[in-house]
Amino acid sequence: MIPLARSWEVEDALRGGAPVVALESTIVTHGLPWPQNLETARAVEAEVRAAGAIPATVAVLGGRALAGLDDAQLEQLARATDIAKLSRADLAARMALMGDGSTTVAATMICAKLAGIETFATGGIGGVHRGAETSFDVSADLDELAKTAVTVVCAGPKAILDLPKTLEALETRGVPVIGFGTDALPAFWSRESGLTAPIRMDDPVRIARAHRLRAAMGIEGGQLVCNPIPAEAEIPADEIAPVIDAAIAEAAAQGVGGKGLTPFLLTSVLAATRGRSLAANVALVLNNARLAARIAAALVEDADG
Ligand code: PSU
Ligand code: MN
Repeated sequence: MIPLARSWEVEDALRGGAPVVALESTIVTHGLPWPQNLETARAVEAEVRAAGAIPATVAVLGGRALAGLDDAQLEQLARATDIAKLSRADLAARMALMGDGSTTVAATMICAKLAGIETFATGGIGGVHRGAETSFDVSADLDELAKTAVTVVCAGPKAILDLPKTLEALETRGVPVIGFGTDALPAFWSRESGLTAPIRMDDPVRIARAHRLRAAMGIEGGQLVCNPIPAEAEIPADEIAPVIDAAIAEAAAQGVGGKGLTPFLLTSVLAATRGRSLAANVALVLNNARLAARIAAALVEDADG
């Protein structure tokens, strides 16, 4: 038996061949503050629906992996103050312990694949941290993209990471990095990072075709679609850079590392920029939800491979 429960709505949609978009929950528990985390989680689900797809937020509750949460479950996660952040390493162990946890990009991909969902929308992915040459801190998200056939829509890796190293690591792992409608690699709050996106596509149908062709060619793993933040919500790279540098220095001073590092940096940048980065974060996640719904619809159309 598959150790994952799909909500009735997600089950129905998948059986009927309707488009479904997976959503992660670490952004709810560790990425955004209460109550904006709940408001955003609800708004993202609504955006997926408005774009004609069914949302499937993924999390572990009471030892059960779930694809598709009801509003009470979403609120439970959003209010949780000390909940485990689950990646590939922790997912099954947490379930065996009958615990709760939110899922990162890596763990959400695993659950999405298991549930039969091929498209996933998030804000930012994990990557190679600055100083990784000594800390070895490389997110499990990158290996998951290399292994698990889910197309992930993000707004580009955050500039809290080492972006050139993150791109190299993705290339080594055979993960296609697709700039949507842009030649530039977007960097989350900023539409441009100074780096070029390795691949450009302007049409969700092409992204779906590439997903199908990878499978048909026997190439395992997923795709990373980098969708630039809407211009009106963007924070230019030179404005956000000093804030990021200060957050990284503070993490080093406090000895923060491991699983705690990404949440620490996200929280520090959010606190330092107040409403602005929060508004940017919400705008880009909604934008990614819309694009993911279009890709999911194109994948349904392109079902034969
Ligand atoms: N980067 C962001 N926003 C996020 C995350 C990363 O810009 O919310 C979250 C995602 O859940 C991602 C996880 O999968 O952090 C990566 O954590 P780590 O670096 O510990 O693998
Ligand atoms: Mn890490």
